[in-house]
Amino acid sequence: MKRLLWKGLWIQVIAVALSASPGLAQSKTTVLADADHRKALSLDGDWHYIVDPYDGGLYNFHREIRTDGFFLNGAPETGSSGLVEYDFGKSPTLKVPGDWNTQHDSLFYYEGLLWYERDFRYQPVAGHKTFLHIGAANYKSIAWVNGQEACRHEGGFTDFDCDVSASVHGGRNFVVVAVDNTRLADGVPTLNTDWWNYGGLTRDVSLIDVPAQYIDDYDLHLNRERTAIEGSVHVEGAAAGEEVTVSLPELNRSVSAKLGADGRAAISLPAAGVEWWTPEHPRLYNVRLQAASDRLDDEMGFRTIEVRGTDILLNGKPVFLRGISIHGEAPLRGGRANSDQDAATLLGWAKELGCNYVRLAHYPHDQRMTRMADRLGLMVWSEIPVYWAENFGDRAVLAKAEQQLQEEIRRDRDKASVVLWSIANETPLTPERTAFLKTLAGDVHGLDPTRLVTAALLVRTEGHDKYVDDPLGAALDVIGMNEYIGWYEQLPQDADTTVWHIGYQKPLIVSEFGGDAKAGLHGKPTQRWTEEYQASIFQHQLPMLAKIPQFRGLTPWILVDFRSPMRQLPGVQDGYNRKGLISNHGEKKEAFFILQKTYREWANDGVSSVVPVQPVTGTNERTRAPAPAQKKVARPGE
Ligand code: GCB
Repeated sequence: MKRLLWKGLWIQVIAVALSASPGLAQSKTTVLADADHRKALSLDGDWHYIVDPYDGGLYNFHREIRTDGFFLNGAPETGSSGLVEYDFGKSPTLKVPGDWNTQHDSLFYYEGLLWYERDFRYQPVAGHKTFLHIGAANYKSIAWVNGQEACRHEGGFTDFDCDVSASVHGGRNFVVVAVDNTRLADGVPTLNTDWWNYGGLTRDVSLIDVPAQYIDDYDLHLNRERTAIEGSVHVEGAAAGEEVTVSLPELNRSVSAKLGADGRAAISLPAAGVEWWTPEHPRLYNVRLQAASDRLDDEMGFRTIEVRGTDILLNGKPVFLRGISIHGEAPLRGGRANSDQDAATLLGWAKELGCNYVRLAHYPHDQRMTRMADRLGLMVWSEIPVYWAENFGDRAVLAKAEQQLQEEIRRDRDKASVVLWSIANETPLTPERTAFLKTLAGDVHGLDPTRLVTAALLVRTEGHDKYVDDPLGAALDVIGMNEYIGWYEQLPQDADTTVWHIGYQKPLIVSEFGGDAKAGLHGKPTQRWTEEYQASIFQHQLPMLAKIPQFRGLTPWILVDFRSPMRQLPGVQDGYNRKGLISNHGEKKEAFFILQKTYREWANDGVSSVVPVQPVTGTNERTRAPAPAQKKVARPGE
């Protein structure tokens, strides 16, 4: 069914029928590395759309695939050629990029199939290839150019590129994309999530022109010893023995290497004089790649990230990750985040909070976020939407998760900011799930051994004792853990007497904690939904966490209130998860300032100096090793 080829070849996408029909064969897509720096014709703007809740544009009345479906972009006025019961030209328009839910009231709750169409003028370059680049289409999509099917894709948060060279021609062309956001039990994510199921072409769409031999994938990183920039470049369509050159023009340094039979060349470039990327000094270099007539420029930072005992080391030095969780939802205007302005607002607030790190929950975000994190000096936890109760026993679901993981890593492995790949969030403890996730952890280590693998685990509670002993932890480099003392369980002050038992001598990142507050609602710290109650959670949580010996970072839940169909309380939630430190209208809540103050202190002094060092009460249940004494976590650059 599906082959994952780790090293730069085509991604064979599993069979994707838009609806339940098994009749549509599989199709291939790829991910062009550094696509956002390629020469492209933007197809953003107004697209005609047709809402098709019964899939009538795709199937006939006996549910067979139509040969004369909407993808032909038929013209009703020609009459004699047959009955045409649709007309894109006379249909309304939607903005691309953009979710459909927030563009028309009638589409707010829509889940199903929707057809997009737009015309474009194009002049293909002789001998070149043309790719249709789709930044994200939630959740399944099929694309046709001039009536010919180009590709199918499943997964709503990853970029993909399909080769449309055979269907584009000079002059006027049209592209039709059918997008279906029906939630599926065997989808990734599955049926229920605590976020809005925004449908549509939610990110940029463009046509990318590449020469016949083109660089489709590369992996360039600082080696562990920090002596060389190493990795490889893959050139599609090139013969063994052909040359690839990688250069850093600012340092006047370059290296050439020959392609092997697999189309890949190993690269090693001395790193002397390269300034390491850090949050305080997020130095990026222009990196130029050249192969035959293809030339690609990227902007890259160089750093190492590794684990030593319970420490996370950035460029060999212990680092503490002061973070915040962020959803891919546009601040203020709402809907999916997909613009430079969205990224600047979200990451600007994270910087204002004092962060050196963000968790991009719960799926790969728009590439602008990781590009901007590179520039702003924010380390990133990047995640695939393996969320809650997936069908872990189903191999097809595993294949979908692996595909998304591969697409995410391939797009973002040129970003110094990304330090952690997260494979799951709050998944139930069953043997099938653990086997599934261990496979994903192995995939990450195979695909990208230069970064760390993590997952947000659940906690086991016995009275005031809390245990992090999920067997998946054995396969992770960094333990992520979500807990909601004071919100889903107990009271905020119960944090003061909680005893933590972390079953692993590995770095621990507290990937979520928090509680809802309606901005502007004030009351006693004991009164739920008030800013004071939320603040009280933070006041009790932060000292508690700082006492955990393995504590090396945190991303409280969450930066901004976000839409969720699970959150129904009138007058308070009104369809929003209110755990934001900032409301969806941009109002900062009290907890924002508490966390900001704490982060300022921690940034200046290290974690332990702001929290009285107490005897460590937690024991390591798994190994029974003595808990290490609380120590100062060095500031980056110290
Ligand atoms: C969680 C989930 C997150 C939810 C959050 C909440 O544990 O990981 O997606 O939004 O809790 O608010 O309940």
